[in-house]
Amino acid sequence: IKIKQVTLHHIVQSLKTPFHSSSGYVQQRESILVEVLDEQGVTGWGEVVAFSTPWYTEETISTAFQLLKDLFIPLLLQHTYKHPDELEHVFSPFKRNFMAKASIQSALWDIYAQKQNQSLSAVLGGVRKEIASGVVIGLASKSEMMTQIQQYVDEGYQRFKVKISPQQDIELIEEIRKSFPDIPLMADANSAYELNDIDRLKQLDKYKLMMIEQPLAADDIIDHAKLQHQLDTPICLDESIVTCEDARKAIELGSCRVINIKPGRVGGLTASKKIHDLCEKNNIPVWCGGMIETGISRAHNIAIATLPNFTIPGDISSSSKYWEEDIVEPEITAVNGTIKVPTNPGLGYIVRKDLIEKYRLSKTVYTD
Ligand code: OSB
Ligand code: MG
Repeated sequence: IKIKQVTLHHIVQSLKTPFHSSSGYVQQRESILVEVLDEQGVTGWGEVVAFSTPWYTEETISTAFQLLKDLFIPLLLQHTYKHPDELEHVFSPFKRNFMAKASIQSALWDIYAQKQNQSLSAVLGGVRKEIASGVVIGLASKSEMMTQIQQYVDEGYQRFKVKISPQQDIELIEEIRKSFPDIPLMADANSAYELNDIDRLKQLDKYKLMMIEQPLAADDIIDHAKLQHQLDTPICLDESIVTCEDARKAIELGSCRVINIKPGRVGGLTASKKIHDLCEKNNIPVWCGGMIETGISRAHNIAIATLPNFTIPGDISSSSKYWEEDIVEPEITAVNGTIKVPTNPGLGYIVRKDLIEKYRLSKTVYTD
């Protein structure tokens, strides 16, 4: 594969309703869509899933844009590739900035799969024809959250994740369990607690939560290990797992019993697969997280979630949960809590350039 041209589409879309977590909220969702064209005219798509401000990771849309322009796109254009894995090596001299790196790598995976005439799922080693779909309920008033859960239960979602914070946790879970005693339920704290809060967190043990996601600091695995040793509820790490080495160390320390893999957070599908394989060897189930993203990332997420150790329904829900109109077709929809995995080559969805234009703030083209 030799890349001829890269186009960055900077877009912004309004969410149907603002999304709140303990550490930040999103209403206007900026994204950078990465369109990569190879010498033979094959186009691949990727997306920068960083947010506008550094509330979830230190990367932002602007830092990613800058590095793509000054560093990662020029590097991409310098080499030829037999396989997208080779990009890891090209980018590895440069630290972190995984969301920027992932956006390019994802597009290269799309091109690679098309050239093999296979679906993204197939080239990644996927084993599922459909994936189980979970949904996330953002922080809101207790009654609003209850209403949303009811709606998502009715829609057939297979797993329910509620955002919690020290201001709204035990009473919320208590109330949910009263109305929904048996739903597959988990809570995501987005780092809102400290080890000092251990007694409070232990109170959650009686609600049969599937797991509690990232209760402690975003860069911690030590305190999480201490907490996990005293907690019955499995801990799932999200923010803390940025590299495969992070995952190895967290597993070794016993910092978690589950890992959330987001391709953007870890630098792309190659790293996602590596972390998946490591977790599989260590009996740590994984699931695919979400970043309130467009259909382009959703398509990548669906593909990675077909790997065998993605045994827990992830945060991949219908596009219509966030968007009036998504930029891919057919629209990505969970029916009875499952999403069909496309079988056509590459991403398996058609990217709607008319809609990209509609939401576009700027377009920048780079050629070799
Ligand atoms: O912590 O998993 C998270 C959204 C933005 C940033 C971080 C997280 C989330 C979500 C929602 O939980 C994921 C989604 O529905 O796309
Ligand atoms: Mg999370």
